[in-house]
Amino acid sequence: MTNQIVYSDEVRDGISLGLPIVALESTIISHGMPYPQNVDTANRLCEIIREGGCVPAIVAIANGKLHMGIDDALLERLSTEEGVLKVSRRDMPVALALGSLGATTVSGTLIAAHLAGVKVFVTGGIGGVHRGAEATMDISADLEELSISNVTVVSAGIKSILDLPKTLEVLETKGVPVIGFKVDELPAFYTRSSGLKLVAKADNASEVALVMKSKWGLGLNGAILVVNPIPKEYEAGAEEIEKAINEAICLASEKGIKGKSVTPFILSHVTEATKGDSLKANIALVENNARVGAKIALEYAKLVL
Ligand code: PSU
Ligand code: MN
Repeated sequence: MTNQIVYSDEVRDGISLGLPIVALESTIISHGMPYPQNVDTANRLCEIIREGGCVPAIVAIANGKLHMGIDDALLERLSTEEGVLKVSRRDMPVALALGSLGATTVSGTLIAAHLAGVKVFVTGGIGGVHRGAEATMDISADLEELSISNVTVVSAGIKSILDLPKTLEVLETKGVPVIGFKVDELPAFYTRSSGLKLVAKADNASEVALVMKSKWGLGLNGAILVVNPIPKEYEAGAEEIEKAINEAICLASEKGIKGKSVTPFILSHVTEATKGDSLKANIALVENNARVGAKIALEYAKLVL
């Protein structure tokens, strides 16, 4: 079973030294950002996590193995190759069995983190209920995975390409606490606010760690979603971005884009339409999440020692 997972040297050493591991997804690298910003961002995130006293583990699939931590050569392939598979739970057994090169989504990364006992995972934004899902049934596999994986996911909230209120409803149904990091409103990825009030707020990383201990201590399986708003100075251009999102959603439906291609299509359209403004914001917020994720991982490690 577990011989399908391989650990990088850095991650293996980290585990044996008892250092907290922080997982990172690879779909953001292969499908969420253009080259070379994707590879630079991945390296920067790893650096931030190391500076925070933890060990970074980018999750990806190659040569029939689920990788917990990748080397520079694999990072380069994920950043540059055409046709990297976008891997959620559905795709994982196929990608592993057939030896595909695969980038893991939030759901794929959660599976790896859960299997490896990694408690914190840093990303940009999670998938959720798409606008118009009442007709298309397009609901990200991320939500299902959040309901069963014992991992804390640090995100900048939920991007407004999605239906935010419906996504919060499903998270409630699935028993996933959504915790505002120093805020009591759901951030909307490019902007700090969405107008949607949250029921939980943490003032610091140790409060998040206490919630983790409480949830899993009770035997309640599933994730905790921390929503950490984008830093104020990068919040610019919200209106322009919203306009680009609306255009992209229309364009996607005109072009008949469906299934797992929808999210990457919208993201790349928005990046182009905003001439890179959205990309700069995306990089800033995920770096900010890495800083918070490392703090949470350290606090949790102290609690469960
Ligand atoms: N949301 C973002 N940026 C992303 C994604 C979501 O703001 O890069 C990626 C993540 O990997 C997420 C996936 O898990 O898209 C969700 O895809 P889908 O909607 O097909 O489930
Ligand atoms: Mn989908």
